[in-house]
Amino acid sequence: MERYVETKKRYEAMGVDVETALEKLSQIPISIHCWQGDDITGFESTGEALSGGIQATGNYPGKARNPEELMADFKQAISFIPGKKRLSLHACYALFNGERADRDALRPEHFQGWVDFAKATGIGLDFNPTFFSHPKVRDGLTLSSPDETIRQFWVRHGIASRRIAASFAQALGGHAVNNIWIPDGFKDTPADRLGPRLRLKQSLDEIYAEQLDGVVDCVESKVFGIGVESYTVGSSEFYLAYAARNPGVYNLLDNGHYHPTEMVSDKLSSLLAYFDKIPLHVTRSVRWDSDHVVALDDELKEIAKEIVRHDATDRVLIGLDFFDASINRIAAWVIGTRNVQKALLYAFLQPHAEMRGLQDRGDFTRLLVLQEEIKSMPFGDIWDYYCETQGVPGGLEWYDGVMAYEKDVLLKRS
Ligand code: RNT
Ligand code: ZN
Repeated sequence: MERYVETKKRYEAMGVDVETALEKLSQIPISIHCWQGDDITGFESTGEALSGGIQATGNYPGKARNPEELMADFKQAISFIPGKKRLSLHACYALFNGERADRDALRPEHFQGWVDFAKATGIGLDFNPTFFSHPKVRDGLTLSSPDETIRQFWVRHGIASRRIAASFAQALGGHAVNNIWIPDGFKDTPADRLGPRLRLKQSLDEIYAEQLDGVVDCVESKVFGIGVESYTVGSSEFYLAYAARNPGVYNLLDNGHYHPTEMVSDKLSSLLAYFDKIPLHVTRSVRWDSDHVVALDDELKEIAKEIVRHDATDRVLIGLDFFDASINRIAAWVIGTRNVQKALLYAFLQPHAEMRGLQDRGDFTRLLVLQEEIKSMPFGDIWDYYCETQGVPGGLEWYDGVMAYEKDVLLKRS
């Protein structure tokens, strides 16, 4: 508390309103992805391996094997995470009581257990149709398949998913994101790049034909995946143009999905100029779209600054997308989510109006001086205080809790 009071004074001397910052931070929901808890395995038990050019590498013990374990693990994780939380589900996490339904026949009732969980836990829900790890991915294609039976199957999955997302919004209030990411692409040089894209366009038109309340429809582009190196149907240009032409459909930015020198932090303002919402998948790519646990690195801070200084905390829907199977999965959730919140706090604790003024007046010397000075301000003191006020440990104590859970629960799973 003493440190907080001291540090707060220093920030206030810089023209930063710390209390308002903390209040705003506590209101920003982070949509935490369920799939860090079990390496994107899901509950379909079809024996299908993870496909689509994404990989969760590692073999750390204790991964959740069923809905009860995944829910219990997620509850553990969020007990160490301050602020507002949402849970982002994938269609392959449907809960079947007896009779199973294939992806194209999924219904809201298959997610009732998750709605009950969300209500009991006080969180919102988001949704992702699962267009991978399934026998109907034919020659690596789903919504862009030239095989009409295959394409129609996945269109039905897209339609079913939107209805599930709508049911979340209806049951829990507010909105529910429904994010379409498909793995479609080719390993080697295609003979036809346009055909698959026109079929994807048609599929999206069919999926979005139904008017549904509360659903925030998103499309997620990508540059390449493992085994899909030469061509991705759902490229950045494709989806950006689709979203621009189809009001109500939003272009989701995953910061692992661009060429390495392209920065999502630089893309946000371009989209803010045209769209009322920007959904995000915050991840960390190491040399490729590796989906490492989100670290508090420069790009994360830059993304947070873009959200905060343009007052876009209501317009940017922050979701996470990483999966590391080589470390304790609950710790992974806690580290990644808290880092996003830390980056947002770091961004709030800056005199943005003054710095904008320096830029506009061309005083780039003073601007750089300030930008660099901010880096060594003790923002951790404010973070610790914030965590305390939110009823979660500020420093490393959460780690002891995760290790106790590992010993008592995770290591007992075979
Ligand atoms: C894949 C995309 C996609 C997935 C999740 C599991 O590159 O980022 O969002 O990671 O849907
Ligand atoms: Zn993603």
